[in-house]
Amino acid sequence: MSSLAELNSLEADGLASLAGCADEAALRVWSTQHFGDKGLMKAALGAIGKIAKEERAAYGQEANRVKVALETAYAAKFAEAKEAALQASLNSNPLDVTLPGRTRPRGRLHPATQILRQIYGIFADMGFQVYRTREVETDEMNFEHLNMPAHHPARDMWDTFFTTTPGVILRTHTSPGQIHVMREQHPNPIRVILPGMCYRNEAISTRSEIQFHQVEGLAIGEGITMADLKGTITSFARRMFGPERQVRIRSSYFPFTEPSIEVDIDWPKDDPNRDRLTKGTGWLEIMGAGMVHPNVLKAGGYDPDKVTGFAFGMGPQRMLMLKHAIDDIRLFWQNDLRFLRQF
Ligand code: FA5
Repeated sequence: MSSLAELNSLEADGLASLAGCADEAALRVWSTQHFGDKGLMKAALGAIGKIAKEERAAYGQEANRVKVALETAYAAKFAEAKEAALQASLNSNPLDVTLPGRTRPRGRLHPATQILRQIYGIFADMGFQVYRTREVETDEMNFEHLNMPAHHPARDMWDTFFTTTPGVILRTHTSPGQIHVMREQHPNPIRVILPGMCYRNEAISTRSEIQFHQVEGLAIGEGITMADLKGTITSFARRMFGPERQVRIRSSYFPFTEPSIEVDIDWPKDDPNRDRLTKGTGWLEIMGAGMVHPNVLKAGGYDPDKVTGFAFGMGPQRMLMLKHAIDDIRLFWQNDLRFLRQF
């Protein structure tokens, strides 16, 4: 290729064969023929060196003009072919944008998790941090440091699951967490809640399971009184159950608190199961509580002459029963979706 005439026929032939390309595949072949490494345009540009010196400038200019003309024509034709292919695909497979989308099945939080989070939120507003402790405990932590030496009759309140390792048990309540947190934090003030699973060898009934959550609460500091405990529990109950529900505080006994109380909430008045679930009283107990016993403060490393504290242990499953008039505590761990989907 060495003359202007040849360049002109390269252009004319190129444009003609480009016009004959019917689709993207044909256009790509054309592009390789003209602009590929061994293509016609490369050869034409490469021939510059062989052109006589006086014609070289004119040839070079013309070769570049032809190259740009072919490239421009190719780009336009390629865009045209792409648009045509898109139109063809839209026409052959019309898209119905009015069809509803496919929904994915979505899981949800277990009601026990939901109420735990609600409890964390309410206590967080009152300045309590969440603190976690172990579910497998020593006899020492579960009983002895809580003022219940071996053979203390109060141990009968907590019929215990033992492991095959002597002295190691499944915790019967979250109260041993009190000792863990006190030993870690003393002599500083404490304001924590300790949530988690507890295990007891209970006679299973509509109100009692062998495994259930508790949320322990502990506040230690100078000058903490029973009035602080009552205020904290009452404002918690107001937020959890609403202002229309009643809270009852009774005196009680726990070896690790002195004085001790228990707290009840009134069962929904219009619920037909009210008498059966409350044994005719109209009330269901949600927690035990009291002022931390001096021996327990000592076991935690505090000086009972300097600080006082209150503690409580509440049952979230019992609270869910009261909130939604659920008539059987066993429903929580049966994993029946017909029950769980209601929350
Ligand atoms: C205790 O376990 C004490 N540790 C509570 C406590 C903590 C008192 C700190 C003083 C200071 P009690 O056994 O009453 O107490 O249980 C507390 C709450 O846990 C009950 O009010 C109830 O809501 C829940 N609970 C107890 N046993 C069961 C059970 N078997 N099934 C479901 N919930 C239960």
